[in-house]
Amino acid sequence: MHKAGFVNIIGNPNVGKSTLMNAFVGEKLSIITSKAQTTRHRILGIVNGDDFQVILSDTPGIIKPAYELQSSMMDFVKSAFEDADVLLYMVEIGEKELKDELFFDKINNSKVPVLLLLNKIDTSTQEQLEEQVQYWSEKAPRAEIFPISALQNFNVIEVFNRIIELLPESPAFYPKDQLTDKPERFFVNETIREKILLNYKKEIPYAVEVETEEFFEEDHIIRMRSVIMVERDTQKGIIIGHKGEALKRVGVQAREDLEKFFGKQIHLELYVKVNKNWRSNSGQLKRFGYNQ
Ligand code: GDP
Ligand code: K
Ligand code: MG
Repeated sequence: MHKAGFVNIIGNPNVGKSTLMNAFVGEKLSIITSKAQTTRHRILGIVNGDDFQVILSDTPGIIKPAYELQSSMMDFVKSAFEDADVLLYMVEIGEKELKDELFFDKINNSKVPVLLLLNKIDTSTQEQLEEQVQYWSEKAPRAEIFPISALQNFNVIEVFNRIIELLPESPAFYPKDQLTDKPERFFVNETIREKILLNYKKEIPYAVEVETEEFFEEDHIIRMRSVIMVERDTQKGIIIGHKGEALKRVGVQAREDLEKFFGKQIHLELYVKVNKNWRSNSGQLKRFGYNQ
């Protein structure tokens, strides 16, 4: 018997969704940082076994739409209820205030099985853990609760085994040797964006989009050129930095990760372009793959 299906991971920003997905997939497919809104796209990670295929999507966090980009992220979150065979709702230890009661009603009334993952238990005491398990079992009576540490790989395999049990009998949806449905350029873009998130303060990373314009693979080297788009000239100056040093640092860090990921030498050319209002222009959003 072969099982296959779709598993959506949802939860507030920074609870550890991407960390969990990467623990499942075993590859650094989804970028992980300590900042919220790192994951803007819906990413598929695929875990294959002889008799199963689990297709995971790591959705953006549950946030209130404040401008257009956030509102198209919310569409992903809403659709997470519609196309999943199993829903993973992740909260972190200490997180109690429900930001959206309506959302919780939806979880409790959903026909899809829900596993409530109480993450980051490596940071909690036994008492705190017991108290939180109690709290969530009252709040989400339909969900099965799993205390986990995505970072330290604690109870992750138990969650995975439960997912397999819950999946329907089905042939594979994707070829078994395929790890993800995203093109290689997507990883280049996301890797660069991760380094921007790590290297600049405050609003800069959120004003940035990255597009990889060239990707040529040769025998021993991959040559790529990517553009970092910002909204204002001042932001361009900050990204580049004094004598170009800030941008150079981003390039070096991104290249290190990309060489590990692709297993080849990388030549990465980075440049910065001002593209006003990419964030609020929905035509631009479509071009970058949101609203799809
Ligand atoms: P996402 O926004 O929900 O995708 O969260 P990320 O996976 O990007 O993780 C946000 C931050 O939480 C990162 O700094 C992770 O290293 C950290 N984190 C994730 N899981 C755990 C965990 O189990 N324990 C601890 N202590 N930190 C974690
Ligand atoms: K994050
Ligand atoms: Mg994430």
